[in-house]
Amino acid sequence: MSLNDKIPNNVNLSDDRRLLRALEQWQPSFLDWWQQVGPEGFQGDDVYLRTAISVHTDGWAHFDYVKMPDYRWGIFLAPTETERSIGFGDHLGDPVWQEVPGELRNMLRRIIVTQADTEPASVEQQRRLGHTAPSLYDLRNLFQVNVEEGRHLWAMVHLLHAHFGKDGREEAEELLARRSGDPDKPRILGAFNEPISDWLSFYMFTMFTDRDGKFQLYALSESGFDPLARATKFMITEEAHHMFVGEMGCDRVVQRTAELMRAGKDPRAEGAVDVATFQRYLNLWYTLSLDLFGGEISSNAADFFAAGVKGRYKEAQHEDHVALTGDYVVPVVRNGALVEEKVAVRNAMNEILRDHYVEDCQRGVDRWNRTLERAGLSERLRLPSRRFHRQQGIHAGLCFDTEGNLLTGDQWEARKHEWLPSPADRAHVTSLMQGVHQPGRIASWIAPPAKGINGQAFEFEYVRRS
Ligand code: BYC
Ligand code: FE
Ligand code: FE
Repeated sequence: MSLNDKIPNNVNLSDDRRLLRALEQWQPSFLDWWQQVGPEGFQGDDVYLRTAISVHTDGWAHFDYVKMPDYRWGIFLAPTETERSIGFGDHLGDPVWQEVPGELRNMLRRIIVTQADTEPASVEQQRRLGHTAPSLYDLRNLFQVNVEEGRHLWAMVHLLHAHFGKDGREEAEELLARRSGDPDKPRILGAFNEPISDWLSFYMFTMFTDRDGKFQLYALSESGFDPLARATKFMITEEAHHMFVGEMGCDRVVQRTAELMRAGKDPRAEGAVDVATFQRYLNLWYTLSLDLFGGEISSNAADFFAAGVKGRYKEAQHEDHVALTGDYVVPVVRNGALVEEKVAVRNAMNEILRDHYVEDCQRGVDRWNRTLERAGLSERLRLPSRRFHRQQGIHAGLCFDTEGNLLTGDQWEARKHEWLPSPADRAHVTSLMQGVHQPGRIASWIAPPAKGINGQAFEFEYVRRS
C-alpha cells in the first residue's frame, strides 16, 4: 500500500521518516480506540461518506461507500500563504513561526492538547446513537461527523508529533487514554463529559457545541504558529457540515412539532417533542457550550493574545491588533448585586469570542422561530441569559434565572426544572428514540430533510446494512 493510501496527507510525510514512523506507531492505537469506543455497531456497514483527499475545493469532498474503520483519516493543512506575518499581539508584523518558539512551547502544547481532546471525546459521547437513529440519512450524518472528528484528532496529533518531540508523543497517547465521562480519567473540558444519549441532545450538541469549535478554530487559525493556523483553517471547512447537522436537525424537530400543533394535536401525546421540552434542552446545551469559552476575565486569554498564539474571530476585521488600550464592560456580581466592571480588552478575549458565538447561535434560533411562525404558531424559542447555569467564569457557583436575575440557592432548586430538562422530559425524549433503519422511513418526532446529501434523495440508501 502506498503511503498516501495509508495516511493521506499534504505535508510531505514521506520525506520525514521520523515523523512518519511516529504516526505509523500511533495509527494502530487510534484504530484500537476507534473500535473500542467509536460508533457501537455499524462498523461493518457501508456508509456513504465524504472523505478529504486533498485541500483543493474540487478535490477534498469525495463521496463514496466506506466502512468506517477503512475511512482514510488524513493530515491536511490549508495551503501556505507566502509571507504571512503575525496579525496581532506583541509580535504584530513579525514573520509567522514554522517551528515552536521555545518560550511558547508550554502554552502552545496546552492549547493544542485542549483542542485535540474534544475531538475523540465527542466520538465517545455519541457512540451509541446509531441504534436509535431516526433515519438512514441521519445515521449517515452522525457517522460523517464522527469520522471527521477522528480526522480532527489526527490533525492535532500531527502537530504534537511534528513539533513537540517526546512530550508530544506522550500527549498523543494520553488523548486515546482519557474517556468522556470517566470520573478517573475524564476529558478536559466540561461539556465533553456530558452524556449524549438521545438524538435531541445530539442535534443540540452539533448546533451549540460544534459551534464553539467553529469559533475556537477561527481564533486558532489566526495563530502566529503557522502549522496550527493552517491545520485549523482546514478543520473549519469540515465544521460547517457538523453545524448544519445540528441547526437543521433541530429545525426538523421544530417543524414536526409545529405541524402537529397546527393540526390541534399535543406533540407530546403524538410521539414528538413539545416546545417547552425543546427549550429546556436548548437551555442546557447552549449554557454548557458557553462555558467552553472559559472565564469572562482571563489572564490566560490575555497571555495567548499577547504571545500571538490565539487571536480573535476574523482578526483582520479589527482596527487595533495590539489591544492594549480601551476596555470592555462585563456585568459582575458584587455584594449580591450586578454591577458593570471595566476589564482590559486583552483580558476580555474569551468574552469577545463568546459575543460572536452568541450572535451566531441567535441566527440559528431565529431560523427555528421562522419555522414556528410559518406554521401560524405564537410560541417562540429563545437563548437564555449568558449568566444562566454557568459552571465556568465569574458566574460559576451563582444562581440566575433564564432572564439573568440573581436567585438564591433555594429559589434555584425549586425552579430549575422549569429551565433545564427534568427527569420526566428525559424519560419522554428517551421513549421516542426507536431506531429507523429502512431507506425512506423516518421516526415520528422529526420531519424529513428538505434535501439529501450530495444531491441524493432522502430515500437514498445512505447506510447499507451488512
Ligand atoms: N471546562 O482563564 P480561563 C471543538 C479551565 S470545541 C473545564 O477561564 P482559558 C469540538 C481552563 O483550562 C473547541 N475547564 O480559561 C466541538 C483553566 O485551567 P487552569 C475546543 C475549563 O484558559 C464539538 C481554568 O479553567 N477548542 O472543537 O482562557 C465536537 C481557568 O481558565 C473550562 C478549544 O477549547 C471548561 N469549560 O481557557 C468536537 C481551544 N473552561 O489553567 C470538537 C483551545 C476553562 O486553571 N482552548 N477551563 O488549569 C483554549 O483556547 C482555552 O483553553 C479555553 C479557555 C477556550 C478552553
Ligand atoms: Fe472537530
Ligand atoms: Fe465538529
